[in-house]
Amino acid sequence: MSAEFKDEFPNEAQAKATSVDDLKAQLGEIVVAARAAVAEATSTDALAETKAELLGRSSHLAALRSAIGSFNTDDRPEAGRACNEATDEITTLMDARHNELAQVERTALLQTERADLTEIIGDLTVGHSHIITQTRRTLEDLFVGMGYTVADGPEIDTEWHNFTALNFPLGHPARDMYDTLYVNWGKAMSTMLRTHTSPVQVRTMTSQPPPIAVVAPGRCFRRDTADATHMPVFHQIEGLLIDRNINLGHLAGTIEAFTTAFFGEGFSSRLRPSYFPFTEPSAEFDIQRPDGSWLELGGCGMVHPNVLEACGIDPEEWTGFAFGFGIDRLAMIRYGVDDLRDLWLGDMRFLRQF
Ligand code: FA5
Repeated sequence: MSAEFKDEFPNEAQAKATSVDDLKAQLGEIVVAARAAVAEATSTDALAETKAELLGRSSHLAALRSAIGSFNTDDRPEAGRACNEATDEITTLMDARHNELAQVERTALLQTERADLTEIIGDLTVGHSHIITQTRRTLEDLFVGMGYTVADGPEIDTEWHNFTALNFPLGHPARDMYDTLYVNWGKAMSTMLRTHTSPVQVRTMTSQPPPIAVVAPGRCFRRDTADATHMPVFHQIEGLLIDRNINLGHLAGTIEAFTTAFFGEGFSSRLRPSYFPFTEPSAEFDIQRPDGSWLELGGCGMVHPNVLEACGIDPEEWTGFAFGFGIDRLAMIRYGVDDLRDLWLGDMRFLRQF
C-alpha cells in the first residue's frame, strides 16, 4: 500500500487483523479511544464528527469489519459478533453523551432566547365583573343576609310556567302585556323565552313545601324596542316568601329594608297600586331620580290564591308575597347611568368607571 493511499485511508491501513484475537485487541483499543473521544466532545456538533470518525465508512472499525472477509469461514461469526459488540458499546456511549450535551445546549438556548415579557405584563390591566353582574351579586348578598336562598330556573320555559300557573288563563288579555318571543318547539306557542323571572316562583313552589324564602335573579326576554329604559334582553330578580300569616305589612317592610340597604338613605320611593294576575293586591315600585322623575323598578304583591293552588299549596294555610325588580334599572339608579343601552355597548371607557 502506497504512503499516499495510507494517508487517505489511515484506518484501512491499520485494519489488517491477522486473527480473531488480534481483531479483538484492536477493537478493545478502539473502544478505549472512543471513550476518551466521546468524553472530550463539548458540543453535539463535535460529537457528530467524532461519531463519523469512530463509526463512519472510513473508520478503523469499518475497516476491521471489512477485513473479516479475509478470515477463514469458522472465525467469521465470532469476528462479526466482536465488531457488533464494539459498535453497540460505542453507540451507547455516544447516545448518553448526546443527551447530556443536548440538555446543556437547550438550557443555554433558553437563556439566550428568553423573551423579556415584563414590558407587556406591565401594560396589562386586570378586568372586573360587568356592572350588571356586580349588581346581581350585591342583590343576592343582600337577600341572603335577610334569610333568603338563591333559586334558578330555565331561560326557555313552558307557557304553563310563564303564564298559566301564574293565573293567566289561555287567551287572558294580560298576556298581551308581554311581547313574548316564542320558540319553535312542540305545539305552537307552548315554549318561549321567559318574559319574566316569575316562572321560577312556580318551579320553586312545585318542588319544595312551604315555608319558602327565595330570590331568583336571571335574564328575561321581550319583543321590546331598545330605548333608554328598555332592552329586549334584560334582568330581573324575583323574590318569593311563603309562610303562615304573611301580610302586606311584611311585603312593605321587606321592600323598605331592601331599598335602604341597596340605595342608602335619601332616596324617595313609592308603591303605586297596579295589576298582575298572579298577585292580589298588586303594586308597582318606583324610585325618584335626581331630576325629580320617577322610574319604575318592579312589581310586587301578595301571591294570588289561584297561583298557590296551581302549585299544590293550600291558600287557607299559607300566604305569601312576591316581587320582581329590574336588575338593569336598579344598576342605572345606583350607579347614575342615564341610558340602559350604555350597559350593553361594551365601551371600555364607560365600563371601566364601575
Ligand atoms: C313583571 O315582570 C312581573 N313579573 C313582576 C312581578 C313579580 C310582579 C312578582 C308581582 C310579583 P313588569 O313587566 O312590570 O313585571 O317588569 C318588572 C320590572 O322589570 C320593570 O319594572 C322593569 O324594572 C323591568 N323591565 C321590564 N321590561 C324591561 C325591559 N324591556 N328592559 C329593562 N327592564 C325591564
